Amino acid sequence: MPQLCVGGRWVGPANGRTREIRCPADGSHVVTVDEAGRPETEAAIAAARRAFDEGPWPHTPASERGALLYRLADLLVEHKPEIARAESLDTGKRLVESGYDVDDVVAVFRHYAGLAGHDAGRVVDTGRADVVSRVVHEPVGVCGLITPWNYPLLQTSWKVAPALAAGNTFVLKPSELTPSTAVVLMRLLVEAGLPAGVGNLVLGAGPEAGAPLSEHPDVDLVSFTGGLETGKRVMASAAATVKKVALELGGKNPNIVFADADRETALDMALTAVFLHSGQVCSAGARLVVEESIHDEFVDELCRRAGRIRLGGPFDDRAQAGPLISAAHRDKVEAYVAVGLAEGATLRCGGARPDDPQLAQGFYYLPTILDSCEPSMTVVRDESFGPVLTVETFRTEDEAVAIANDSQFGLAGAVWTRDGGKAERVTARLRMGTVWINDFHPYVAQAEWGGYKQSGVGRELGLAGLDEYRETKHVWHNIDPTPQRWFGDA
Ligand code: TXE
Repeated sequence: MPQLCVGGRWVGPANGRTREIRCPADGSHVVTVDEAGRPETEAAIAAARRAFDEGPWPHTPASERGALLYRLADLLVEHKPEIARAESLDTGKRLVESGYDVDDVVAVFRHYAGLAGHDAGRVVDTGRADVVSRVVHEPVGVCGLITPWNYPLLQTSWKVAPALAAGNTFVLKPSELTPSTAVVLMRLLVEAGLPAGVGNLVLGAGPEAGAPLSEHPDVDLVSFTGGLETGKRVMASAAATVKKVALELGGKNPNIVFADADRETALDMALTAVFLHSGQVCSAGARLVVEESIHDEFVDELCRRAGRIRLGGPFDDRAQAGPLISAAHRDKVEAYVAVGLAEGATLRCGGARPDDPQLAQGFYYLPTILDSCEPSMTVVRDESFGPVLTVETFRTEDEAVAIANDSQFGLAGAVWTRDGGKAERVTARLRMGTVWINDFHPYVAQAEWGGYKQSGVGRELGLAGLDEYRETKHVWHNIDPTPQRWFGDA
């Protein structure tokens, strides 16, 4: 069955091109999918444009849009095992983690289902009897949604759910590395009753299938999650037609540990912060910023625990972390470690591929800790997006804040201390979209997610997440039009 969805029809590419998806855990063949190019994406944009301009979706009552999203959430629950399996095969992540991801996806769709009818607008008191003035929210139009490979369905839900809740139409282009769950999502959207053309799916490479979404004049909004350099390209090309732009471009997130922190929890969570999903998390705590007086003991113990993390494939019940997404990505992570060592970092553990022959066909890399790092080092500044922790030390609260903020990114960070006042003081000074105090990673659909600085533009989730997908219009209705006579009598 063809896997591109354009205007309500499942189609293949005109030139018959396909792509083989292989599991990063062992290189096994997962699925062969259709590969769209520019013509297919342009056809999908035209379908989304028609569905928006001719309706009825943008004018469908908000309660009906919400009801569709609730139906979709129920279908996702019903199909959870199949979806989790597909996500694990594409990404190589542990099946249990894919299951958590599906739970999160369901929560996101239910959250936006509830928001669909939220805040229809307000009446403005002009103080005049001859005018009715109101502010209303309307959908933006056609949304180009471009998603990455680390949390394929979850990142997609963060875009599709608010886009639909607000009454938009969309063209979705998932990462070419992880297309499977996007196909399932489209099938379930159709089953839930989404009208033809409201949701369109193209699979394929960024420059061919993705780029038209930021270039084409018929797209009103482009929402992109991915790497910094691609994000800059998307933003620059979207500028030509002044599209609304939402970007989530990752981070290099500091995990600040003061000497008075709860040692055991801080240690445990420092590992989770950076090694969860082998570091392929936009909010990964890849910079440990630790108080000098506890540095030696804390880092020794971290290295001991990192060395015990068991690597393995999605269906290995004893595995604690999986492979990297591709050979090219592992090459990139290795290159960052090499640069870090050349710049003066000390290798404390990892720094190599595992020698277990059972892992030889996958793109595994050992949990790695680089000590004696400085904020100016490339391995500290850039997002390696792998299982690589850099360690920097500080002596004072001011120094901790200065080191943590010394970054082009500002997505997330954490502060560990038992001193509530210190936690709040530091939090207030961190230039990041999310700050955890004595925790790392949790997020809820009800709270905004987004980055300061080069981590992004706009907000996902929460109430503001819906606003990213709405235009706001002030309607001034003069209900007693009479001549103003600015220039005297006619
Ligand atoms: O991302 P790309 P890549 C970071 C991470 C990683 C780096 C590169 O540091 O090492 O990005 O990863 C589509 N026009 N993150 O190369 O290229 C592409 O097809 C339109 C952080 O995989 O940014 C895919 O669908 N689209 C991040 C999506 O962009 C284009 C998660 C992301 O791919 C395009 C993933 C173009 N010209 C990687 N070129 C996070 N924020 O969580 C590519 N794409």
